[in-house]
Amino acid sequence: MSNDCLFCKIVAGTIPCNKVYEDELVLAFRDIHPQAPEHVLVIPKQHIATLDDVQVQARAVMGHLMERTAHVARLIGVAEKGYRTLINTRGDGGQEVYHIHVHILGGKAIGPMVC
Ligand code: IU
Repeated sequence: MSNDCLFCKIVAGTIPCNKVYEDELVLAFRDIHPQAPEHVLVIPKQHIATLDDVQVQARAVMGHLMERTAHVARLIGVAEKGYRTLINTRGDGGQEVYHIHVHILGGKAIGPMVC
């Protein structure tokens, strides 16, 4: 846990969230500023700041994160029609919260990637 990390505080329960899924390794909750009808963030409970900080030892956690992301997409009902997953990395990647998270965006046709 990182003391000044907002998502670590959500994991610890000191900041509330709108939880959609939790297990021993990951937590999924609704984004407070949704960019699509369904917008959920899936995070590892372990503090990893960015995708660039993922080490070999975190492979199992990251594999679990991706498998559970697909599970959460099914849970919130977007899997059949489809959805976008997104990991922003550092400044140019648009990352605002430095605790790695997978965005699930769905509930409408998201369209092609625009940069
Ligand atoms: P980004 O990939 O770091 O840019 O995304 C961070 C997301 O975290 C962003 O979509 C915020 O709306 C969201 N978020 C949140 O859900 N709850 C919070 O308390 C804060 C940010 I701060």
